[in-house]
Amino acid sequence: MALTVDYSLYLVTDSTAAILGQRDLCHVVSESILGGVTLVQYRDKTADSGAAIETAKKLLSICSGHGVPLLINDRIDVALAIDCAGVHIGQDDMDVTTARRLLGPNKIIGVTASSIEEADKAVRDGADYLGIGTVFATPTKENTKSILGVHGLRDILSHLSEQSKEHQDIKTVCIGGINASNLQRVLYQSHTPSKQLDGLAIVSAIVAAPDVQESSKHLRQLIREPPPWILPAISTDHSEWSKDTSITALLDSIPTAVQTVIEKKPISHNMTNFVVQNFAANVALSIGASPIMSTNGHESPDLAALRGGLVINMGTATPTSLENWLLAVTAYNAAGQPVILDPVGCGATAPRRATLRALLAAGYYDVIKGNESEILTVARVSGVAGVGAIQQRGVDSGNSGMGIEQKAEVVRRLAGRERNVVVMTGVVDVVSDGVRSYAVSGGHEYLGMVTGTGCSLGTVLAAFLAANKGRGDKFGATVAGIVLFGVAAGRVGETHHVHGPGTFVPAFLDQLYLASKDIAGKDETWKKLVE
Ligand code: 3NM
Ligand code: MG
Repeated sequence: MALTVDYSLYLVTDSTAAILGQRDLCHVVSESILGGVTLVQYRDKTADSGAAIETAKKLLSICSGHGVPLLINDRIDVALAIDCAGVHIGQDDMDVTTARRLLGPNKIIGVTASSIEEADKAVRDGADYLGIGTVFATPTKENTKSILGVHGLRDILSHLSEQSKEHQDIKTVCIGGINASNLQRVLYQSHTPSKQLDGLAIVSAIVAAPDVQESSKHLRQLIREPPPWILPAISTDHSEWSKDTSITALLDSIPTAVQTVIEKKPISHNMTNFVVQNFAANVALSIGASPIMSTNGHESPDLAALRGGLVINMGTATPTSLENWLLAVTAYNAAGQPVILDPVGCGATAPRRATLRALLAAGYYDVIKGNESEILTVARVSGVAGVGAIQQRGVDSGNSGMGIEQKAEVVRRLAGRERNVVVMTGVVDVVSDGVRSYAVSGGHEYLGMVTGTGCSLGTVLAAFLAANKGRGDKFGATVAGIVLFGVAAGRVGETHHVHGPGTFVPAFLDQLYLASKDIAGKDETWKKLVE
């Protein structure tokens, strides 16, 4: 029997000047173990056998002293010489079958896998664990084969979970650019219902850290904690959910969600396009929120500390927009404050598609909101399987191309993949958290004739998610924001002084203001809009 290993915080060493610098490797490893590292791999691509064995012996004595297993990268000879727990081998190293014959059945053999094919082969060859990577591009290892992103990583885990018991049972870690700022998102978004990572393999975020022990301790704590954006009532297990009871509970929670915005006056931080700045700010004020229209990413850590919500709206992007958005999403993710992504026109041009890809790779978005074509583009970029097929099936079903069922399917799959809430706006808005999906009607024909109305729904959602964070239902808060928006627009039709899109605008602001008070109070006529 190979020994049982805790893979959770897996240190991979590096002895190069760029990472280790002048520090002593043994000291670094010993500090990292004191900080919480659970498994160590000695990786040195240049040392001669004599020097490698000498260092490996010292590391083995440190690791054994703390009950932490030591693996050797690539060098089966070194592992045999010092009789440590096992090896990690890359695709260009010795094949697994030969390594197993040399090492025997009880040693750990880990294998690097960058694709489903490599993962399958490693399982068939009898590997004990997979090192899946490269997750993010990293200066630590150049010429890596492919950057998987969190989505590629998830695809491999999901594939393994659907194969034989050997595939399902193999341990997995991921590697490449993992650090304190992305580790929780990697664990959260790569999670599939039946297969999750057993750990994270890390080089520079430990070895090159100013304080190795502190840094390891921090990483270990982040691995143990749920990510800050998870709201208490959102369970990772939706099996208890039943449609009948939930829609009632959902509808019943809406007045409080609206009232909470009025009471808390949350900040709605808009990094939005210059066409809608003024209108979006007025929409925020009308529902009782407090708008900040800052496009300077360097302000984001301070703004996130004010416990508001952020909306990143991709319209009218400039060449410097992306860097500011990345600063902002990083700051809000770190603070656990909600981020809404409005991928305006994301399929229209190559730079926008590239920007969307970069945004999805860099951060977690609590809500992604867009129209039909935008959400379809996001679903494709995110790698949702079968988007084309779903779209195809929808061609018969109406003017917009897709029927409500098809829309709901895309929205549900995307939300399940991103582990967030997705809203597809249209005559009827479709919203899902990956399990529950609802259609929300309401609205007004002039909404489509006035600029900024779609964008300012993002403004509303940032406020709703921020204010209701403590109440624990991201999905309910999103539906509440959509309902308020639709009710207000619908009520404009009942006012007599609206003659066209121009007079619609002030009437809509009035109705946002009035409807939010009414919904928070006794009015329940809006309930028929959700199904
Ligand atoms: N293997 P850092 S990436 C050793 O993709 C190694 O197989 C990789 O270093 C792979 O944690 C990598 O500093 C380096 O990004 C990871
Ligand atoms: Mg190798």
